[in-house]
Amino acid sequence: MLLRNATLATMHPGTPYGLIEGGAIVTEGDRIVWAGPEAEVPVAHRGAEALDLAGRLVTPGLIDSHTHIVHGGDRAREFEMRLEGASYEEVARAGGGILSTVRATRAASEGDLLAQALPRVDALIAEGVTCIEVKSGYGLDIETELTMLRAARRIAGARPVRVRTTFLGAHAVAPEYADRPDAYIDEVCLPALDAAHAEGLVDAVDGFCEGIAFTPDQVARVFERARALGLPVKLHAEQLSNLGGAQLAARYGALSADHLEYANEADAQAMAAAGSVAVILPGAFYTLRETQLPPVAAFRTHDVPMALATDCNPGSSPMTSLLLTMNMGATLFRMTPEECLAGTTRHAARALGIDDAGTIGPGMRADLAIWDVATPAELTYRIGFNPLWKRMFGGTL
Ligand code: DI6
Ligand code: FE
Repeated sequence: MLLRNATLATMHPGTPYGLIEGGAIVTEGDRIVWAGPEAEVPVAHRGAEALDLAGRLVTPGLIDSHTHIVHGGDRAREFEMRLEGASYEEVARAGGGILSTVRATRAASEGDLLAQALPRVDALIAEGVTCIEVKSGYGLDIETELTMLRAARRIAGARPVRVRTTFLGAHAVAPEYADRPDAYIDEVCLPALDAAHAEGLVDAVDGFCEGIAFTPDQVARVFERARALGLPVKLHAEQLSNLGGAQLAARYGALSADHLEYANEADAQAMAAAGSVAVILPGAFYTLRETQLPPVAAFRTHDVPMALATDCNPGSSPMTSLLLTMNMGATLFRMTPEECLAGTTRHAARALGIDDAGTIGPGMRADLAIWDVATPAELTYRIGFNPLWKRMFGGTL
């Protein structure tokens, strides 16, 4: 297929957005075989079935590189209580907080979890998303962690979208292990990881390194197991305080460290040396009304690639818009529109260890978003407006 008369934001580094005006893309099966100025389309491809894009903008399909999109129930009542003045403790005593999502997730079947996730997935797809990462971490027992990952994998069969699954057994301490986090790691988290890996359900291993979750030593034990299984790691780090999570992630050559509001320059240097991506999550910052800004300038200075993701979860980021995430990255964190688009394409792919998506070029998957806009900055600039015209997934419009 020949997509012609388009503006291409290839997202190749070197020029802004890797922009090509008057561009064309040739696809064959699920791959891009050629992309460049239309005048240079090789003769062999000129007879392909052509679609005139009338000057529209084509970007790589967007990638949401950090979500908890599979989960049971919602926390809307908790949201109300907090706005009526209830404290976090009162909400927790009334059965709210992360453990209420754990209860709802355990009560749901695999089919229920899939059915509840799909409307949220559809909202992402409607904005040009072609790949999503999905974490476990609301089961906190072996069986439910596996059920979450199975439901996540089934998304790819139910919708035209690519799915990467991340094991997040070290998200919170299970209620059964309230004051025994080490026993939780030994008796639930590590066996669940082994079982999930044996079933082929794990693309990466994550943890939550925080005062309200796990210490660096506890996370390191999970990372050791990931290393033994040959699985890459990533980490929720420095969201509410600096515990050294980013440095720990860097020591394990992590694909990414995520959140990072409390990260510092030394953390940025360690991440740069390790090649880890900084996954920035403005939805959680916004929802929690945080004030500590992630060190975007340090990431820039040290060439740490920045990704942007929704963190879609029922508590701290009930968000299913990657375009709004990009706008928040710009307005809240002063990321440039080009950084925001790189953060949901090229750098998002890297945060997932994916090397055949996130840019437009030969050999890449034909996962594309076609937008009714004149310039790529418009994708980040507008608020609550979706200019997606068509989406191509695996070569199919
Ligand atoms: N960081 C967060 O902000 C969420 N998880 C995490 O690791 C909170 C999840 C929740 O409240 O359900
Ligand atoms: Fe998260």
